[in-house]
Amino acid sequence: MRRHLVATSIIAAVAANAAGANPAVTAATVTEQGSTSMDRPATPAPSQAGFDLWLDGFRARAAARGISPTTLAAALDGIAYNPAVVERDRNQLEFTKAIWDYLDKAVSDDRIAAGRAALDRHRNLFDRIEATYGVEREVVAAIWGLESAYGAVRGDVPLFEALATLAYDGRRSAFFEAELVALLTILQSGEARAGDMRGSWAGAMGHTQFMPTSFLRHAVDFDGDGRRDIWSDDPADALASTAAYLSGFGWVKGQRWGVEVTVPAGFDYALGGERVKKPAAAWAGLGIRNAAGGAVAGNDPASILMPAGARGAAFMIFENFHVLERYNTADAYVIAVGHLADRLRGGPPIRSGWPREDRVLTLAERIELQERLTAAGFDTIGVDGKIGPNTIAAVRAFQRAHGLVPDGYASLDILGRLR
Ligand SMILES: [Ca+2]
Repeated sequence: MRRHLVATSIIAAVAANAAGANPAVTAATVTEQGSTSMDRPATPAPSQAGFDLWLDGFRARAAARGISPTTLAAALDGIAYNPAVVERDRNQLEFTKAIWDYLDKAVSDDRIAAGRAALDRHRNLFDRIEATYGVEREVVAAIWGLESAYGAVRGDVPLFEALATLAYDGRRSAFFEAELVALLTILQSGEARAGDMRGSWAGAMGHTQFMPTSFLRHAVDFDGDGRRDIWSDDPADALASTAAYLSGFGWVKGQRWGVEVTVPAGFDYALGGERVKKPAAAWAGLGIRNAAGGAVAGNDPASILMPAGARGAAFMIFENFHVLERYNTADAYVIAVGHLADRLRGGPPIRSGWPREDRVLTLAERIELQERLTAAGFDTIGVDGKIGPNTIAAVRAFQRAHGLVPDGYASLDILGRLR
């Protein structure tokens, strides 16, 4: 099962409304791609009594996995069903944010300035992390900046209660039960104290918001004190763990995450999206240019991503983009990390504009769009409210049939034409 770390408060849900990109996995979504909220079976209304019953069963399952009675009592005695956590889980599906609004906040002048200060303040630490793991300091700092505002906002939700509530809730039970068992395992190991077990509503912890299973697999004791401590004010273990995580998923030092490009008039938009990969030279032959108007250098496989269609910025993305997706699959998140890293390094802002006059479709509108496209003969292969490759392909076919630029961008304009 592919794991995703969960973003924190500053990462609102983001529409990954990309031409040919992933299904719209929102930033705080910790689900496997493809599963949706629509396909869950009907369940009884949640209640404290139902939660207590579920918890009894869970205690037995956790005990069978080696969690001691002492640990179970310390972690779970007295916890209650937390409806606010479930509400957050539902809201992130309902409310999505335009990528430009998200990037404005994620890569603000304040966050750039705070990141440069953090890089200065922890220069020696970043030197050692970069030398050990081969991940550029600006990339680690950018994740730190997005996940916790450089350690300032690490989350204060009691995690045993939050994860137990989400495991009981039923939308993604298996995922959250595994995370809950992992959290118990961490407590039992003695690496963390019960008081450390606070974080985001979806279970992410510490400076760079590791999920418990990711902690168990990837966290490192970088300062050598015998504990992998991602919770304390000292960010050494947390930042090294983040670099170790990216390194473990194949980060290539010296390769860029992506670079802003321009796309020529008449570009075949069917070539957009993460599924089509070509060396930069081949893209140059198709008229793709860098900001200076030249060909992008290098021979690494690359894709062309246009998160807001033909009227927004375009990026040539490389394998490191996909490594960052291991942290969070939302295109907007990955672009924000990469772009913030570039800015920390002194790079320029994104040059192209965005279709800021557009508003993103609501969940109800995304469902309506899929229903109307399918009814009009442009099959979205299912109606789940997520703008994935099949919906993008259907939008593109609709645009072609109507003489529009076939960028596959699911806009309010397209919905209006279908009505
Ligand atoms: Ca340590």
